[in-house]
Amino acid sequence: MKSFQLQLRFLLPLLVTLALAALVALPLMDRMTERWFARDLNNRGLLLTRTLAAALDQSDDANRLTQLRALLERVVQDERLVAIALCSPDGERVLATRGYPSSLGCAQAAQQAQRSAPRLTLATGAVHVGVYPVNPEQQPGDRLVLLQDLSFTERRSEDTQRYLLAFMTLLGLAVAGITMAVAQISWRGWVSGMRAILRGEGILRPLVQAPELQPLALEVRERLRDLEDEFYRERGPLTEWDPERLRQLLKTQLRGDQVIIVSNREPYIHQHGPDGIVVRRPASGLVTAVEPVMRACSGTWIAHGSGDADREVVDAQDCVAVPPDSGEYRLRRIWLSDEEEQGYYYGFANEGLWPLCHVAHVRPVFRESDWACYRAVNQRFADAVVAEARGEDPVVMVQDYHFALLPAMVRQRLPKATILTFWHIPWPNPESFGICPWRRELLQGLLGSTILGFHTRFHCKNFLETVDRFLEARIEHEHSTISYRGAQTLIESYPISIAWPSEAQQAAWPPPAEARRAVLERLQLPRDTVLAVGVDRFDYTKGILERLHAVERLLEKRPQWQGSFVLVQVAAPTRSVLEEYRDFQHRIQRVAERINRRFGAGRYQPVVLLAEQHDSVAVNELYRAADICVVTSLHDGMNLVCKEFIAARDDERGVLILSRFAGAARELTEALIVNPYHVEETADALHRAALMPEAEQRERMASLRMTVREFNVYRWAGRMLADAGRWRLRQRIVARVQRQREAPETVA
Ligand code: GDG
Repeated sequence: MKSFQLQLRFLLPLLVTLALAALVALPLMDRMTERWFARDLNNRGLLLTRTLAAALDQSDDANRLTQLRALLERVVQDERLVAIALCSPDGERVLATRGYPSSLGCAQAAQQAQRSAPRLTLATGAVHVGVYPVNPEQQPGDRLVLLQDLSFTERRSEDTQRYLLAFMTLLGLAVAGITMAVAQISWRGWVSGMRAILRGEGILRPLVQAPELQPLALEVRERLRDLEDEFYRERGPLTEWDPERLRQLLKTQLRGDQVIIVSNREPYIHQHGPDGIVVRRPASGLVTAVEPVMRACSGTWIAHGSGDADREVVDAQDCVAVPPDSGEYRLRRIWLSDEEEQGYYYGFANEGLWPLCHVAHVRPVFRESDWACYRAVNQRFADAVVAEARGEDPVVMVQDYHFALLPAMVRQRLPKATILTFWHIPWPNPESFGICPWRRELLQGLLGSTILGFHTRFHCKNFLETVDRFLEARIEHEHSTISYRGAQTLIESYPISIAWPSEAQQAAWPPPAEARRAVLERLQLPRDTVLAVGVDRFDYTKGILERLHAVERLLEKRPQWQGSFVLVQVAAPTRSVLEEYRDFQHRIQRVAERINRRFGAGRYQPVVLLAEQHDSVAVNELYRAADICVVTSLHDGMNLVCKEFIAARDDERGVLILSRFAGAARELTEALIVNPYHVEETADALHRAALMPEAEQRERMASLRMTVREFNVYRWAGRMLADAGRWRLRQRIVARVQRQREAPETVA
């Protein structure tokens, strides 16, 4: 895009100059030179006639014609004179030299000579026709018709045209070059120059400081600032994080070392469908974020094989190359029995740790048997990491709360490994965390990591305080490190994000108007619908209930929206095995039905609940069709839905309503930030979003897009891996120094 703009900046002035030359300058030049030549030839004709006048008058009658003919024949030997004729006062051609066209009578010659371009084309070439009185005082008297050669003027005119074209081309090139240079270099200078003038500095000082011009100066100053903002937004970040930069970082700072990722959820699930095995992508924020990173690293991803056809596609090491169409990395599947899955995943992770870490007022359940399972499964995954490691110091990226014990288990077997653990959900305060019976073991497990990452500084602070409360560890707040049993862990915040869509991906999207038409048609909604969307896993932490209450309050408080405001809620089923989740899903269904009964009329239903998983194309279409996207999580590590919505809106339209309890609220401050527990506030935000002028939407969205584009998932991974690279370098230096210190002793 940028190179296209550059080319345009260069080509446009060049083309304009050439077009001006071809359409205006050359014809104008032609006409002017012809006029100049005609004037010169006329003067020459007059001079010649005057010189001949004496000879014409002196000749006696008897020989007059013979003498005259001889005289004129001599005169026409001049190379620029083609022919001469003598006309009598009554318009008779008395004599004509050789080469004079017999068809050109005296009257016609006089007529021709009157024209603005007195030219005639003969067999020998173009001639200029001039008629001159022999004696100007004698009227009517004899006249000479002179035909003068025009071919030399044409030659000169062609030369002039050539020079002019060359000059205009050079001029065009110079203008194009200067335009590009000015656009590139002096945008800032120009803006600051204008700013200085508007601040009342420089030569225009008295004018700009005049009180009556102050409002105008203020207005222009603001417009300039807007222009500058637009410019920087359009240009994007100076050094963008992308897969290539991440690959470079792996090659240089990590010297191409092996990368192993561990997560519970697998990025691709093979399932039996009616027409054979199909591949499905799970609805998971973790997978959304980590998969582009793995594609850039080309390592191994270890995850639970949960699809009913998963076993049928793996090799002898339980591995399969994914993505299915390009096979960019290895997916190693771990098989869990139903009991293991029940105890480790549903039990300890999702009934214990998930509610423990999300302050969403659901009581955590801790069972001894679940804990035993959790430990055993962590050990199995740790064994797989060791089996997968090609050397003694791989980079292991551990994902999420399913593997709090794994870092220490891997550290025990591979002491030199670099273990980066990322906790995708919030970390609570020490009091909340303290209710977990195995709090010390969990903290010890996590401190096996080299780096432990959270989305926000706030979660880091909670973790440091929790360790301080429950373990005997040394905490260095200045460096945000914890030293425990001789090993050090860096606690750092790395806000996660999404992969910013490429230009090719964006070009393949349907235009927003088309997406909107398709969505409204599919859901049978009228064209004037104010469309709000929510896209979540069907989880109680996502604030879906609070969202429905806000919609209900909006319709109650502002009846003008009844009949036109619609919330389309995609709720992908999740953890439905758990009673808490089943109850929650039923409750949401009941509340949606109640609202629809209360405010629905005819075909109008204010809440459309789509309780099934959608493919990513459908989700993107919904984002592009929406007027409003609502994210009302009661607590969320980050939340990627809001970032996906922003990335989808290349038209810079649409309003984001975002919970202040989502990690994303720290970055996306141009959204309408709400407290989802405050139903009234969220209802007012919905009203404000529905009425927001397009200009304000554009302002907010453009700024949000700039943030998400710059702080993308490659930056997330890049920062973490760069920190790991630095740590590994330090370790190598320490080891070298140690060796040098020990070497003389050995010799001695
Ligand atoms: C955890 C943390 C953190 C949802 N429904 C469908 C669908 N989705 C996709 C969304 C989005 C993802 O699932 C949800 O991401 P979130 O970030 O909102 O939430 P969690 O799954 O809870 O993720 C969270 C995240 O980890 C990353 O660190 O942000 O705080 O809780 O990508 O688009 N995708 C498809 N169909 C659906 O029906 N295709």
